[in-house]
Parts: sequence; structure tokens; C-alpha cells
Amino acid sequence: MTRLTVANLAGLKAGVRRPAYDRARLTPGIVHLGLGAFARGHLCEYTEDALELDFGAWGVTGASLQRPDQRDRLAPQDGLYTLLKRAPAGPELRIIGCIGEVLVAPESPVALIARIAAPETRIVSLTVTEKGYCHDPATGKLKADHPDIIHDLSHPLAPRSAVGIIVAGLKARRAAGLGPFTALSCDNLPHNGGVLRGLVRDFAALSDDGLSQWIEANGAFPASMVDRIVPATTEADIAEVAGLTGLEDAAPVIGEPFRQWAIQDVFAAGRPAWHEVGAQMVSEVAPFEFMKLRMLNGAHSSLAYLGYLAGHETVAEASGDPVLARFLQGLWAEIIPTVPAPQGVVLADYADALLARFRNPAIRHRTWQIAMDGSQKLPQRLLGTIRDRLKAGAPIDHLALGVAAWMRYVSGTDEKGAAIDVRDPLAASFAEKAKEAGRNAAALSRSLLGIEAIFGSDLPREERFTQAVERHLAALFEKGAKATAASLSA
Ligand code: CS2
Repeated sequence: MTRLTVANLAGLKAGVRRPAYDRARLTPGIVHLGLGAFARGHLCEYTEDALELDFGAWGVTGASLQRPDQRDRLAPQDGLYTLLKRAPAGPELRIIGCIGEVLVAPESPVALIARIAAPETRIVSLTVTEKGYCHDPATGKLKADHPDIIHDLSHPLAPRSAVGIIVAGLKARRAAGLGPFTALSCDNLPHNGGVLRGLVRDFAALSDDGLSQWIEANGAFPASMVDRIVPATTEADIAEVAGLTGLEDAAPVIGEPFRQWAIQDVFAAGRPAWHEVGAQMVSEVAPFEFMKLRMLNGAHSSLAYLGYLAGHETVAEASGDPVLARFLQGLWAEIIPTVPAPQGVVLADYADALLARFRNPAIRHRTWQIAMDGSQKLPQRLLGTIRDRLKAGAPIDHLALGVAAWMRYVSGTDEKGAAIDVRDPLAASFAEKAKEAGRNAAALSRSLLGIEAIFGSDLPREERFTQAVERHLAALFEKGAKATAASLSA
């Protein structure tokens, strides 16, 4: 079958949308760190739309921080790829053309820093996942003992971490007499812009104090809230896309039709016309962030653990289970009072829309995928909400079940006794704790609650919380996820 390339675009089937601007004139303006499916399904589509509407020097240079696979798939297709949007009513296909080049940091750190330091680079955006910030998720502070940070401080020209790469790029620009770029975090972290600013400042201060002050005075770190459900692409997706478009694409992205992007409009050197194509430019991102992290991601994680334990492979299956759907309603009822509604949003309607998005039968988002990296996700998805509810003296039953389900999941065996492939930076420590505690809910919950990087020093002292978690965990061991969730709404 013919491969997707610029020369072969004429071979696309009718109905597949293709870049409507002169791609030969595209020059780079954005360097994106962490070029995974999410960025290609979100930031790149907004940028593609902006290029079509108001063309400018906003091509994207993608950078992979670990593996070469995205580059190896995209380079033979001139950076082009298919975005397949799966609506319940049927698929919508589009070729995205805004990626000009993909660099692989471990192979060519010097080329990546040079690209970031080039005068035409005006934005460095990031989707490096929670753990990619090398920070303590409970406090937001740089982990000075993180292996990548230790490495980057002693190898400033060959950094591995996103923070090390950004600082190296800023340092090179300052030395060349250039201004800084905007560093735009697009990860699911609360106050992502402020957190990134603090990490960059602290890292820079460890190597060069003058640089840190220059960044403080001149840098721009807008906060942003990103949203689109983009499950990992499978081999079946690749085959389906080829059939639908007529061209073979080794790197298609699959997403839901819904998308949202709220961005704090503070850029150091301009930006694409994202505001003309649906992004919301706002002065305060926090209300959007709270709503999304607590209501979407908090529900996603809780459902992923309970759903996985109950034997559901995907979010659509889990949220289609009436018992778990009732659990979600109870969970949202606990979350909503802690969320200040963004202007014009009715939170109950937002929850209804989330349930419909989760149930989209055309999207196969694996519970196992969302269950990954719980140690990095729980603090902003569930624990902040729990703190607020405890302070208000309000019930936390559903939230505590989300935490207990995470504990049951990281104990490493499912309800049929099969091993769970637990992926988490702290997986080894979970396995050790689970081995010691066995199926003793009191011992396991006490041991896991003692991980300060997740629960801080306050939550283990909140008896109402620790008792609810322990009780739920005992029930999960005894009668399973489904019966435990059912007993909450009984
Ligand atoms: C999910 C998110 O994998 C996960 O943890 O909760 O990736 C979620 O799909 C996105 O944040 C939706 O915008």
C-alpha cells in the first residue's frame, strides 16, 4: 500500500481533509517537548486550524525525550499524519501537516538546544506527563535528587529532562542576546504554568544565579488547561485508518471529537491565532483546571481502578456498567461543591457531558492506560478534593473509594488472582508494601498512606479519611469492586 507522504497526498480518498495552506512555506516557530499522541491530537490540531485561518511562522518541531519511535514513524511521511476523530455517529478524518521535523533528545541534544535557541523559536510547549516534571507531586517542588536532574546539572549541554532542556535553551538565548521563548505547559497539573516556572527557576539557580533572575524577569509561563480524550493508537487503528484514507500511515492519532483549551494569554513573543479556532484565552485558568482535573481526571482515575478490578477493559464499558455509572454520579456530587464554576459553565451539565464522553462507544480507552502513574495523578485528581471536603465536614465516601481502589489495584493482583501490570515510578515500593501487608487492609492502607510524596504529612492524620479508605479497601478485598461500589449507593 502507498505510504502517506507529501508526494502521495493526491492518493487520499475523497472526504479526507488535508492541509489547506501552502506547506512549502511553513517555517518552525514552536518546539514541542514530548511528541506523543496527545500533543498530536490536541495542540497540533489547534495549530493546524490556526495556520489555515491565519498563516504564520508557526510550524512545529517535535521533540521526543526518550524513544525514537515517533520520529521513525513520522520522518518517512514528511511529518504528516492522520487524525481520526471518532464520534458515535461515525469517523471524521484529517491529515495534519504542521509538524516539520522531529528531533530525538537522547540522540541529538545539541541539535535540540540549537533549535530551541534559534531566533525563530517563540514557544516551547510541553506534554511530558506528570512524572516528566521531576517534581514532588505533593508539594510541586523540584526533586533535586531525581536521577535526571542530577544528570542534567552535571551535563548541561546534554540534558535529559524537560526542565534541563528548557534551561539549556534559555541559557543559550541569553548568551546570544536573544529574548526568551514562552514555555507552555500542556500537562494535567494544577497551576501547570506556575509549577513549570518554579522548576525552571530552581533548576537555573542551581547552575547559574544570573540566569535564574533573567528568567524571572523576562520569561513567560502561561497556565493552560487541555482536554481531549486520546487513547493510545493500536495496530487495529493503523489498519483501519489505512482502509479509510487509502494511504498507509504508521502514526495516526485517534481522538474524540470534543476538545477544549483554556490558556492564560501571557506570551513572550506572540502565538498562533489559537483564539480564532476555539481556544479560550483567559486571565485565570485555575477554574478551568480545577473543573477538569477534579471532575474529568478524578472520575477517570477512580473509574479506571474500579473498572479494571471489576473486569472492564475500557472506560466506555466501565461507565456503561450501571453500578459504576451510579458511583460516578455520587463521586461528582462530592466533587462539584469544591469546584468554582468557570464563567458560563453549569457543573451538573459538565458532569452529564463527561458521562456521555466516557460512554462514547467508538473510543476504546483502556482502564489500564489511565491507571498508570497513579502516584503522580492522585494528588491533583482526588486528594485536593478530599482535603476540601474534610475541611467542610462533608461526606467523602466516593472519593475515598477511588483512593482505596487505587490501593487495591497497586497491590498487584486482580480479583481472579492474576497479576496486574502496575506501571508507576513507585511500582517497586508498592510491590514491597503489598508483599509485607498481604490482604490485610489496615496494614496495606497504613503503609501506602505513609508515602508522603503522594499523601503529604496531613492526610495520614485525618482519621475520617484513613478510616474510610481502610474500610473500603477491606470491602474491595472481601467482596470485590462491583459489590463495594454498589454498597455505597444502596
Ligand atoms: C487520562 C487523561 O490517562 C489519563 O490519566 O485521565 O489522559 C485524559 O484522557 C485527558 O486528560 C483528557 O483530556
